[in-house]
Amino acid sequence: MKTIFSPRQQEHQGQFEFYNGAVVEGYENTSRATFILSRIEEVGLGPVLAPRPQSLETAERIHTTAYVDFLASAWRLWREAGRMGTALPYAWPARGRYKDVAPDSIDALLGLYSIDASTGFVDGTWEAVNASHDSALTAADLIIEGEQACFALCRPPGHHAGTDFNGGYCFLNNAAIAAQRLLDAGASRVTILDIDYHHGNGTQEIFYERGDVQVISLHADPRNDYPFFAGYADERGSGNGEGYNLNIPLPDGTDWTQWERALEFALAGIRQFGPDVVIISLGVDTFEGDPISRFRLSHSHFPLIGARMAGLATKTLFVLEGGYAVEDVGVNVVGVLSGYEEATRR
Ligand code: SP5
Ligand code: ZN
Repeated sequence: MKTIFSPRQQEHQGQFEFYNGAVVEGYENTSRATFILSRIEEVGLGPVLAPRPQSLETAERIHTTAYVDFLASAWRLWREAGRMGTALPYAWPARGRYKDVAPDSIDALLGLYSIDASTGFVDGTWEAVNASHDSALTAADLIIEGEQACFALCRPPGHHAGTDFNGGYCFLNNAAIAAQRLLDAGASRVTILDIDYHHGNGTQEIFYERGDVQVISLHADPRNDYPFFAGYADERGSGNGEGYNLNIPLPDGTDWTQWERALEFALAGIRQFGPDVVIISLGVDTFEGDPISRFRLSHSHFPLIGARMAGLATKTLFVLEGGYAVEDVGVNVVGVLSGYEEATRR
């Protein structure tokens, strides 16, 4: 399987976030990608290719132009205001009771276009976000050109980013943008199956009223964990999208037996929808050793996940999302991908 990745994605580094009431180093760091790359080489998964440069046209069909412009200029505005460190918001327009203005202050813009204070900008963030997006689109193009499966090693990740907001370490929604590219190239239906520990609230919001993209997410019950305000089972889509959004929230401590049962339910939904391509939002923060999560999957379960994906017998695009037990992220991500490859060859 081919992997798409650019070293420019590593220019997003040294950021800080809030965690348990303190400012800490960002969990979403460069070593995540480094461990994945070395594991790919170790097991001989296949070549790692640089993305082709991509225009932002498809991204601007998923996100608003104003939001994309904000992402591209946030760090410059922060520096022009005389700041250093990590650009993070501290004030938000809560629940629609505030004016929907486009303010000039960088502090107001950071709040307007975000849902949390864990998604900071540093020098190089936009370059990395843009390159991560290029990797997702290039992987989608390879699928369009005939590959059966491909891996977009996206960091920064994407599934918490919505139409006009960042959050959860995500800026552009790489999987959503890849789905749009596949549809534009002639696919009639695309499924995004999100197996990250956290609910993919951005992906859900983007496609909530659309019937051409089925969105299924297995995740920690939002009563207990981030993103808290979306991901409940009664969120099923609306308008043309009614019935095309499926959330499967799972309790604290979920183990392989429970998780696999939920996966089977998701796979039945995909078979019924009959997509041309399945995009896997691939987070491995379901791992028992993950520092910010509370599920109990172990190393040996990740290849089994890949084998299940192969069983769908559709074209499959893997897009990286979360996973923070950095030394294990490589083994677990590549475990899914080699599990897929081995099951396809059988
Ligand atoms: C892509 C992705 O996986 N994003 C995850 C973003 C999660 N951000 C919130 C982390 C806060 C964890 N707090 C847990 C407190 C346990 N004591
Ligand atoms: Zn996650």
